[in-house]
Amino acid sequence: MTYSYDDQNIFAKILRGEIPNNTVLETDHTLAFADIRPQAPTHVLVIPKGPYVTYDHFAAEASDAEIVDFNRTVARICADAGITPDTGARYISNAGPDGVQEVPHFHLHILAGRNMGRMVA
Ligand code: DGP
Repeated sequence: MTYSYDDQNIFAKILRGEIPNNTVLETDHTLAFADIRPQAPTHVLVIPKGPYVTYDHFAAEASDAEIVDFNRTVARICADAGITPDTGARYISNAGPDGVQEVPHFHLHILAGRNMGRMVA
């Protein structure tokens, strides 16, 4: 699968410091920040710093170090946010037209702090 990365997307501008963000956690390979349109009491976006368009793009082409760093960052955010087996959370990554992806830089939504409801009726 060939992906073309648009380096003018909003998250690329956030990574370059051209647009401010409310950073939750930053590591060598990963940045996490608050979603500008929160849909739950906790709504964090986690992005790799590398130029990946979608989850499958990241999973196929990122280095092991990037993938481990991304996932460990997710775990740290969840722990810091008080997400436990008793509370739970929702993890979403929209991709492409069918996924109605708004920003073409791979990101994981972490949504928590309320019951999110069923995804399908
Ligand atoms: P989606 O690509 O559909 O998974 O959603 C993109 C999300 O990014 C959406 O929940 C709103 C958020 N978002 C869009 N622009 C900005 C921005 O400039 N700053 C922040 N923090 N979030 C943004």
